[in-house]
Amino acid sequence: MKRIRLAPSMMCADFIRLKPELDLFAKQKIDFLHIDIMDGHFVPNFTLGPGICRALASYSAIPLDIHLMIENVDSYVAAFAESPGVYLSFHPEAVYHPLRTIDCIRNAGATPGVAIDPATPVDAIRHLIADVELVCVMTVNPGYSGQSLIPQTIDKIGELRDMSERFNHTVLIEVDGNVSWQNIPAMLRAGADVLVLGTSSLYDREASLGANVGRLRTMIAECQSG
Ligand code: S6P
Ligand code: MG
Repeated sequence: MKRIRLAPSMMCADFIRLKPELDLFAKQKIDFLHIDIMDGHFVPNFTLGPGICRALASYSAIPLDIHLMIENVDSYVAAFAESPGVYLSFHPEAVYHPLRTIDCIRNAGATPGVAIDPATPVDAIRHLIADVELVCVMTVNPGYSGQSLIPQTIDKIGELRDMSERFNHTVLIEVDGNVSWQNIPAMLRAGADVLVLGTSSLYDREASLGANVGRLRTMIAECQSG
């Protein structure tokens, strides 16, 4: 049975209670801490930066999955690549030479990934998929938590799976945006490997974080057995 990775979206965390949340994630064997970096240019918002990445990596052994939603990516790779085991993803829509950026990320010691906007066709990454280890399928427009799924993005998950098989190169397929109780089954059926969990599941304040992790695991097991 393939392992579905859980990646809490740290921009949705309770920053006043970060330590207990991180302790719970360690106990629950959470796979990645997903960290959204925004610059107010590529996306119309600001979130986290290198300081919080450093702080999280100094306290938690859970690998960072950093999602850059910024311009001038190459200039900032070194600042984000320094924690051990970090996955560093950027938007090819935001750079002129994505293959150069991928080299830059590898040379800095991080594992490269790309994130694609809902309107970017999967075919746009055909000539770089073999050079990355993770593809993040944005299922909402990047910039904010708490948005609604853009339904046509679900088909892109299967298209990516087919493309990675064609190139005989396995990538982790991550889904990011409204990964909700309602949407998770369709995302898993389509072939998602990593779920970015924000306000619509893990940080759904109707229940505790611990209860939501349990609900997620049960839902994943049910999808995999059915
Ligand atoms: C959005 C960002 C995401 C969000 C996450 C929030 O630009 O890349 O990682 O933090 O999608 O999840 P939700 O469940 O609130 O949509
Ligand atoms: Mg993200």
